[in-house]
Amino acid sequence: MERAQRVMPGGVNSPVRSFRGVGGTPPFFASARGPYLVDLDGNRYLDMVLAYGPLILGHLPEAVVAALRGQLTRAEALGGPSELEVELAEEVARRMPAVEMLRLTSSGTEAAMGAVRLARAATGRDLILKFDGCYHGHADSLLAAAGSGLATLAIPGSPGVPPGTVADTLVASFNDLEGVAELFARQGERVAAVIVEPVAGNMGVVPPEPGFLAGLRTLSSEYGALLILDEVMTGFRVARGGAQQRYGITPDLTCLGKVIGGGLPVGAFGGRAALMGQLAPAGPVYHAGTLSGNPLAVTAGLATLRELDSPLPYQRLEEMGARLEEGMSSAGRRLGVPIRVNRVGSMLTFFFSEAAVRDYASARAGDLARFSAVHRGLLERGVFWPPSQFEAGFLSLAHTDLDLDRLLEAFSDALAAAA
Ligand code: HOZ
Repeated sequence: MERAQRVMPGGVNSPVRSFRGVGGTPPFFASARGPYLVDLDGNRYLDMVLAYGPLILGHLPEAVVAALRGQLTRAEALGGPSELEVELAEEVARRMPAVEMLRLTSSGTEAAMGAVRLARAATGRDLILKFDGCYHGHADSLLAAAGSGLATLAIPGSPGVPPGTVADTLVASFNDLEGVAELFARQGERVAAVIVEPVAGNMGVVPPEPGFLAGLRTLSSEYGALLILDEVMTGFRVARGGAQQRYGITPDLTCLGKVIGGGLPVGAFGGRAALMGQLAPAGPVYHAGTLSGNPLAVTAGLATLRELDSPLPYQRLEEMGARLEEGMSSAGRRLGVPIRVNRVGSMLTFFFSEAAVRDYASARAGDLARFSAVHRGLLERGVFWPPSQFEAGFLSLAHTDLDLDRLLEAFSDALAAAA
């Protein structure tokens, strides 16, 4: 870590990895396989971070490795269109009917940037409405009241973001439909888009309450604003067709990332053909990227999606998630520790709180010191949990029932030691 800190700010390339949210220093990893990570000292950890979400099949799944090996004999980058990109767009459209057309990027940040620009251009309006604690990457206009690393490090906003850039960003509370209705009543005619993580994952996992997403859909349509679902975390994770399938919501635009790249850098945004057709070169709205649609990254994404092409993997993820939720909650009950386990499918967060966690304020009100102590205890017991109260824990299809037994035992012991 000392060596890393000499050449990289904070020793890391993304702030939540620094462990500042929980104290201590991060292990440096050397290799990974299935649900396990191995650090430079040879210690093995059960991986509940999974690269912050992409690795839904675990590390180095056979199907993805074989596809990548094949692609490596053909091309690593092309600088021209390939059939692979078309196949990926078709696979996405089969799973998400609202995504008739897709534009590939290299990260979720770029996907959200592109979607917001397109929404503003298509509506001729400037205002964006986002939610406190939701995170849509680190583009300037979306760094208002953001979750993930900003929440972890308690950074209210970032220096270097001119006030004018966020002046057009309105912020409401997650799950507060009335608040959104009030904002719309005041400025609805100026709102280009509502952007939301359908299941918040960057303030820890916070599920949408019944009616919240449907209400956003109705309000957006009523005022002529677009609804952007940021499914970077939830896309192909909480259901074959993402959160839009799970909750029955049809967005105007969808942002994707993580699972769609199968562990390699891919993001995407998509929607109705009439909207997407406004993007350059078909239309005037600019978006570009040297490695957008990179054949290796697209190959990993395609191979991953094809492994997820039936309800079965999702049933398995759901069962494991339910077991984890129940096991963690009952450990809290047994030890008399107030705990709330928020879960949707295979994404989950434990909060040390009496009250339900339904928005950013309630997520922050939990006992963060206890979270840090339990995180430390898990790490000492060979479990790598996200080093922040404000990141989601993930399960993969590589996790076994035995892994869950071990995890629940470690959790119970870590909780007892921290109580
Ligand atoms: N924005 C990512 C998930 N919330 C963090 C990823 C990372 O730090 O690696």
